[in-house]
Amino acid sequence: MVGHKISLTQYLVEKDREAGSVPSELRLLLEVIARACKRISYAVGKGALAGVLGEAGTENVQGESQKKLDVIANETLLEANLWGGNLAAMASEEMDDPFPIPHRYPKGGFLLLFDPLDGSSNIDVNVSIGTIFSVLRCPDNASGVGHEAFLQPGSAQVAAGYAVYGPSTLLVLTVGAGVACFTLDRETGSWWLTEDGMKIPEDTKEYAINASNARHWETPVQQYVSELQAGKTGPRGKDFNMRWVASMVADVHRIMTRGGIFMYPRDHREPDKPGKLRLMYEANPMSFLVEQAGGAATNGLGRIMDVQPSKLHERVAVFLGSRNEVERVTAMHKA
Ligand code: P6P
Repeated sequence: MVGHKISLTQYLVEKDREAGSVPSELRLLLEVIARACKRISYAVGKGALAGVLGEAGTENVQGESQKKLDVIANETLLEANLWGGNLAAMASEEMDDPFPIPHRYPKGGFLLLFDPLDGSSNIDVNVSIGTIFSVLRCPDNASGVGHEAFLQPGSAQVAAGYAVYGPSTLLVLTVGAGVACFTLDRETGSWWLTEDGMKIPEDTKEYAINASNARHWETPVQQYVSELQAGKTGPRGKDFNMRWVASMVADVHRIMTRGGIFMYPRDHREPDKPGKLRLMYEANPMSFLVEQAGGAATNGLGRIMDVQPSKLHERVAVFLGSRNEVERVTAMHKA
């Protein structure tokens, strides 16, 4: 049929036929998450008109002050996923402990982790923000669904994605068989497939890092970035450009779309922390998407998705994007 648009549901049904990677309970879960992201998008879009900007007056588990929209996004995802029967529990950047499905609802075989509103420092200045999510299977032998059940490496993910609330509202998703991008039709509330088989170019001229932290970086990162800054007359023999939105979803989506390398290295400000970004619901889902798009994602020493987590909210250094650049900066850590 000319101009037939493919909905999220049709994509997931056909992906299961093609790759067998989307059992119906996973499809239902992803459709619920997409509906929750749509609701978050509407709240973000209303902004000041709905009185949702500004501080909530509370702190999250990271000790960071919460924005009103952080709390709204978290509650939207919790409420949407309570009753469906496909989850055993949820975990969020905004909550100390896992949120078990209440006894009054049936439990399912999946675990959902999310950063409900990433980049929230950008909310009040109207810059793109987003939701990041990761889906794991709940271990059969899980005695209850406390922290232990979630402590699985990123390679165990069965699905991951992000919504970016920008000029368009997009949902970028993988179930382990490539990466697809859906655009929200805000008039009808439907998600339509607008790109399938997203691929990250292996090389790039664009890097993303918060350069104000340069004096705190470890030597390999300082050396790698100074080579990029040396441009055509330096060892790389070409000029590079820099972008830093300070919203991981926006920076990663740019890389998913046109390539680049995103870096949030560990630094000397907090030497006991391996980095700023969280492994379970930021680095792992983004790494899954990036690898599915032909890119690479390491913590400077090894593949992020091989890291065996020891804590639900643990942090990790992140180097992800165009494969040849990630491999180069990783090799410099090992030199
Ligand atoms: P900085 C947002 O707070 C976030 O977690 C990521 O979305 C983003 O990439 C990073 O922190 C920005 O950190 O130190 O540049 O403000």
